[in-house]
Amino acid sequence: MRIGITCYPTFGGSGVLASELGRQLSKTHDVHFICYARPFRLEGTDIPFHKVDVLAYPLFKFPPYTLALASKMLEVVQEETLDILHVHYAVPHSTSAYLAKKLLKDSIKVVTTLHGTDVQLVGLDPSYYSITKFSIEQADGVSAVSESLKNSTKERFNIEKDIQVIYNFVDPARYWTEDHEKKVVTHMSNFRHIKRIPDVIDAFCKISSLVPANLYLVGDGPDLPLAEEMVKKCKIQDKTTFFGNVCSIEEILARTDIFLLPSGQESFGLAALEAMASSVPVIATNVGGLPEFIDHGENGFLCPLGDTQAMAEYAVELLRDENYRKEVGKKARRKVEKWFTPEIIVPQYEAFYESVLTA
Ligand code: GMT
Repeated sequence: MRIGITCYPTFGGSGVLASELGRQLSKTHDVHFICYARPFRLEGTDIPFHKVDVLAYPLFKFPPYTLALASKMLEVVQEETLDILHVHYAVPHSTSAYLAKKLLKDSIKVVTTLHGTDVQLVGLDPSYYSITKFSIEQADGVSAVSESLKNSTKERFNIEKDIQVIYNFVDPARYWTEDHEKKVVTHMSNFRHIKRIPDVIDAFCKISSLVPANLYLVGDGPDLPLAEEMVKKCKIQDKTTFFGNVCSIEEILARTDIFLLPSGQESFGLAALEAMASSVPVIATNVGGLPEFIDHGENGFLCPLGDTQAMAEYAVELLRDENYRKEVGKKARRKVEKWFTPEIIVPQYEAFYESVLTA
């Protein structure tokens, strides 16, 4: 197959997933990325990338990226004779793909993958709602990264169309564990409000008052200054390391004992899956798609939203008993190996493309 993929190329789950999918598909298919920058996770590959240039013009207070992307899609589909355009994140990628399809007189198929914030946050805003609903309905195939996201999308957008659930995946071969002296609690995200950074710090303070531990904060985003302020206020500067955005999270996870993900919403939770692949027990909130792969008390722990006391208690129990922590970590890794590898998930995307092409 000849596949065009569009995603946000920056740090963030949807871009990571799209890039890893592209890498896997490129082993047997002709894959082209169409984005405003080369996705960072494509580094080291020769997968073709087509840059979307947006004309800056004094009249444009907001340059029309959606139109520039649609034009680039049209050009790449024609030049590379693509069969399918697979867009990740509905806003505005599914709308650009719809425009490109119409310009091509319906001679291309469009698949849209919903990742969460596109339909649960941005797409629900009145300024985007109708166009997002329309673009989802017009796609030839729509997938969502969890049952939870599928159900909430259908309900909130009143969509009749079938939505296929295809979970996130990671390549377990890329993740390992390393012996390390200090006990490390890690959180990784884009530090947006939805990630509830104050809960991370609050839970860690409770943990470190009972067990000597260090906090690794990985990522960057709007709530980073808040995190820095809280770390000072709680006097845990000497225990905390701010890493910023990193390309190789594997090395940090290899030295991690517990992964905290207290999100207010998480359509899947790719960061948690990466931690589990590194045999790290995850303590997360019982929201969105997280209960679809974290089995509470077995391979991780799920807590009510905002319950930092429960999070800390589970963490302390694990940190005080290394055998127990390792046992939960092993089960976490096994869960990933059984259900969330490229060998299991990528064929689901391929079958989905086939079904769309032959419909
Ligand atoms: O988590 C983020 O804020 C990044 C976001 C994105 O759109 O890049 O991630 C979303 O997509 C990931 C890949 O499918 C999911 O694993 C994340 O759970 C989802 N984030 C949220 O739902 C908040």
